[in-house]
Amino acid sequence: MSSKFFKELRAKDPFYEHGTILSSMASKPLSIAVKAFFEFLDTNAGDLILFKNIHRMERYVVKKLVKILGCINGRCSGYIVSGGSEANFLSLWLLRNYALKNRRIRRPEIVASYASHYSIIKAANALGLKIIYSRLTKDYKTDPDDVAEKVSRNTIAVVANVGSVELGTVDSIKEIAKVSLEHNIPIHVDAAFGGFILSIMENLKFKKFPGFTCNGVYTVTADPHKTLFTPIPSGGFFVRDHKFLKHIRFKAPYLPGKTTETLIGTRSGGSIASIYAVLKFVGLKRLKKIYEKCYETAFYFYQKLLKIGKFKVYGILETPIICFKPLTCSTDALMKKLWKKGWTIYKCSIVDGLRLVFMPHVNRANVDKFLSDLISLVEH
Ligand code: 0PR
Repeated sequence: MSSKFFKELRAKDPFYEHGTILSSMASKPLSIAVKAFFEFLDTNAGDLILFKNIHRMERYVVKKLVKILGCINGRCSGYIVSGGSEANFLSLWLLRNYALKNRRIRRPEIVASYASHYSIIKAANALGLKIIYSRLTKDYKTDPDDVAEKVSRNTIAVVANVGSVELGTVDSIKEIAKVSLEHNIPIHVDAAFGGFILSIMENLKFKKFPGFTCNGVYTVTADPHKTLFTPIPSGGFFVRDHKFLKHIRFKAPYLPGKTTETLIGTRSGGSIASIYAVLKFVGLKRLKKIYEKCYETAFYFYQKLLKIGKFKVYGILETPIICFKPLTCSTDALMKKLWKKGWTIYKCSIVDGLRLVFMPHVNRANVDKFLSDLISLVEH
């Protein structure tokens, strides 16, 4: 089979670099990450005896990533998993087992907001956790006062968002931690999108994500295949202390490694190698520059929308995601027309609006083209 065959097959779907994909948290992976991925394509991180070097690389990248996420005592740990859904699942699984072991709980519950990603709902369903929904503030963030009302002796975790999937909002982790520490309840932070961005941007004017510096934070999801620009699949599951991993440790008796602490057995060594490549050869300074560009483009779009005066923009710009609603026509009608013009844009569900994710492939030129289509559509 010729490579032309596959090239043509691939070309039936859009490419990020065309700039028309506006609602995706994934982007074109960095070339060094692709090279490393390709080189380690046949390696299995689930076999740490066969692929000792991948095992060492995973320990290296996890150590670096937890440091980025605020771990200062060297006790944090974790794994590179398939994505945010798996990392959220592992986190809630661990926190449920930890609570069941240490407290008398009859019906385990989590407190989460309507801004949570659906993977939290799936994990709760699989793990037999009742979801108690907490209110959102007028800025669409988890309301810490309401969390205080909703936690009970059955709560095994409070779920917070850093870069919520629809609006990109960032919960006040410190305020939520005040509540959770008072009741001795761990926080799981779904920072699949915002974790690395906000941690790496910390010296700039953007709000810092306190991550593991905050005592109440036990587990964090932060995904390399979203914001470290590595190939899919690449999710990050991180814990504040390696000792907690025993709550999801199972025997793998026939393997020389003897135990496993992930959901999946066979894991991509290529994913680990690609993160290694980004950390070693791209570095935080260049990542910061990429994020700055994403914010700049998002801010440019945000200001243009306000200036046009025909849109409601939800929330403030905390991570490079903007959700807006047309004031002169229905959101559905506008979305359909935008699709007809070749734009891939999705709706929000918690508010009436369309959602744009400013990944590196969404540049100023694409935004200008999009704005011109948008203006023509709301005016006619
Ligand atoms: N948590 C948050 C906050 C997320 O935004 C996502 C995915 C997840 C968890 C789950 O991560 P995985 O998809 O890696 O399991 N957010 C994106 C979304 O649902 C995923 C995505 C990316 C969807 C690119 C479409 C797309 O083209 O929008």
